[in-house]
Amino acid sequence: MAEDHAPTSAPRAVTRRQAVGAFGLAATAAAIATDAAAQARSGVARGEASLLYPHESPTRATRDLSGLWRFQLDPGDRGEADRWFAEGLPRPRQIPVPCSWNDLFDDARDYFGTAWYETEFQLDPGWRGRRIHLRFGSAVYHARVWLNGEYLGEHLGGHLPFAFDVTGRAHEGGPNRLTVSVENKFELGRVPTSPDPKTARFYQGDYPQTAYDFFPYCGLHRPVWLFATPDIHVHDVTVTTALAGDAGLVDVAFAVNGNWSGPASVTLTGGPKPITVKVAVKNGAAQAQVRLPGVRTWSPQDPFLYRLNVRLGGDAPIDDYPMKVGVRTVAIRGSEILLNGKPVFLTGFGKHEDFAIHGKGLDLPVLVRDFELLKWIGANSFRTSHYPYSEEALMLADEYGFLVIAESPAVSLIFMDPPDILEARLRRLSGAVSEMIHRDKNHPCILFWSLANEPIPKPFHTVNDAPPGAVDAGTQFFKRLFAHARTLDKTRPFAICSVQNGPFEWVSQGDVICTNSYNGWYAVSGQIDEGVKTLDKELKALRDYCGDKPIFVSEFGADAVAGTHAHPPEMWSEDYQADLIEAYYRALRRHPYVVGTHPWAFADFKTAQSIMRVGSLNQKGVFTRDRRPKLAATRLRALWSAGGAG
Ligand code: BDP
Repeated sequence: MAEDHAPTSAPRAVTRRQAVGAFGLAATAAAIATDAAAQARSGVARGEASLLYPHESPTRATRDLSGLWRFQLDPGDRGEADRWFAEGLPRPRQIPVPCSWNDLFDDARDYFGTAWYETEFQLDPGWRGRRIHLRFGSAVYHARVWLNGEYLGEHLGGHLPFAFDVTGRAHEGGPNRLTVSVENKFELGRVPTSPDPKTARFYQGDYPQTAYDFFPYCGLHRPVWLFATPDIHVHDVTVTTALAGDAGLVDVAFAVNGNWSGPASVTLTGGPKPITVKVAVKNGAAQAQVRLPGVRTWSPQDPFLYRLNVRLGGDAPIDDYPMKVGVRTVAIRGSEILLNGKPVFLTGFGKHEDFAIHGKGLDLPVLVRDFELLKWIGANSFRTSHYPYSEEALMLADEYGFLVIAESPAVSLIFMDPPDILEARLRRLSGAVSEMIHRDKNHPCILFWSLANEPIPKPFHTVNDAPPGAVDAGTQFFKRLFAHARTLDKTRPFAICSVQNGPFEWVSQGDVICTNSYNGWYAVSGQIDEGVKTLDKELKALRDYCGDKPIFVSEFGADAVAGTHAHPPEMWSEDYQADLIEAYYRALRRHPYVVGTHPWAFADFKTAQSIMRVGSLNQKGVFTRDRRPKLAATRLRALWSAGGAG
C-alpha cells in the first residue's frame, strides 16, 4: 500500500471540506458552542473518504448494513462518559435501520436527545487487501461514530451522507462493533432553526415547538453501507453536459485518491456503440470530453440515461466506477426556464419524506408508489421541500424523468436573533449547501437549487415585532449564501422560496423568483375569488420589484380532511381544496412569466401537535398520508392532462 494512502489514527473525514468554516467566521455564543466544537473536530482533509454513491462494479463490492440494530435512549447524556462505545449498550432494545425512532416506541415519540445505535458485522474475507469504507446516508441531526471502541468522527446536519475510510480499523476474522450516537437537539445556531424560547413569545404554541411545519423525526434515516474499493480508486466525478448541433458534449472531470498519476479512460454506453476516451491522470486529477453524435437528450418526455464508466489503469482496470448520465442543458432566457433550449412549465408538488411508522426513514416502496402517482396525476416535477432527499429518490427521478427543485435544509430561517447566531447558521448552511451540491451535482433531474424555504424576519405565531435591521441582516446573509453557492455550480439557477412575496430584498436575489402564496387559506380565508385577486396583485408587485425573471409559484393550497364535503365549498372540505387549487392554477396560467405551479402538498404529512393541525397532520395533501387521492387529485389530473405541463 502506497505510503500516502496509509490509514492514519487521526479522526477520519466527515463532512465536505467546505463544511467547516466556509466563511472563516468565529462562533461566540454559548448556544452554538457544541456545534462549533463539533465542526472543528470534524475537519476534513481533501482526499479522505470518498462520498460517491457506492455503486458496485467488477472492482467494487458493497454490503448494506440495514437491518435490526441495538438501540438505547440516553436522556442524561451518560453514554460517552460511561464508555458505551467500548463496553456495549447496557440495556438495549431492537431498532430497524433505516427508520426514525419516534413512531416506534411510546417513550421516544417526542424524544430529541441523544440515542445510541450499535451493531456488529464481519468483514468479507474476499475484501482482504482492499480499501474499506463505511458510509452513512443520513443521520438526523448530529452523529458520532466509533468502530471497535475507536472514535472515527462525527457529522452535523441531517439528510446528507458522510463516510469514513476504515481500512485497518475493521478487522477480519472477528466481529466488528459499530456504535453511533445521534441527537436532534433544538439549538439556536443550527439549520433548520429553532425559535429562541427566551425571546420568541408565541400566541399559539405547538408541541414540539419548531420554527417549521413538519415533525422533527430523528435517527439513522438512510442505509449504512460498507464497501470495498481498490487502494487506488476514483474519489469524485463531476459531469457537465452541453449540446452542439445534434451532438452531445459530456465533460467528465474526476479525482483519484492521493496524488496518483497514470492512464485512465471514460466510456459512455447507450448510443449506437460505446465511446471511450483515454486520458492521463496527473496528480490525482483528470478531465475528458466525450462527443456523442446524434445524442439522445434527457427530458421528462424521454428520460434517457447513458451509462458512464470511469476506469483507472490500462487494459486491466485498477478501478471502475459506474454511474448514469443524462445529457441536457438548463438555461434562463428572460422569464423562461429552458430545458434543452425549450421552455418548460412545471407541474407537480412540494413533497416530504414522511410515512406512518417509518417517519423519515428511507422507504423504497413508498418512493416508487409516489412516483407512480406523480405520473398518474400528470406531474413533471417536484421540490425536495424542505431538505435534501435521499440519493435513491434522485436516482429514481432521473429514471422517471421528473424535474427536481433541490432544496437545502434551510426551512424557516429566523432573522430576529443576534448576529453571532446568524453567523453560526450561515456557516452551518453554507456547509450543508456545499455537501448537497457535491452529492447531487451529477443528476440530470435537478433543474435548479432552492437555498431556503420561507426565511422570515421573526417566527410565525409570535407577538414579537421583527427587530429593526432583521430584513437587512437577511439581505446580507443571502448575498453571501448566493455568492457561495454560485461558486459551486455554474450550470444551474439558484433561488429561495419566499412566503407571500417577502421580503423582496431576499427573494429577488434568485435567478428564479419562487413564492409560496396562501390566499384563500391563511390570508383572505374562505374566499377563493378574493384570494385569486390578491394573488394577481402579489404577482404584479413581484414583477415590479424583481423585473423580468421567471416566477415559480412554489406553494399554494388548503387543508382538506379526507371525506369532508361542503356545498357551497367551505374551508377544510375536499371541495374547497379542489376549487382553490383549480382557481389558482387557472389564474396563474394566464401569466406567461409564471413557469410553474406546485400545489402544497403532494400528500398529508405529520407535523407538531397544534390547534392548526387536525390529527397532528398537515392535511394540505392532494393525497392522504396513505396515498389515497382526494378530490383535488382527480381535478389536477384533468387540468394537467389537458396540456398543463406545456
Ligand atoms: C408554508 C411552508 C410549509 C408549510 C405550509 C403550510 O413552506 O412547510 O407546511 O406553509 O402551512 O408556509 O401548510
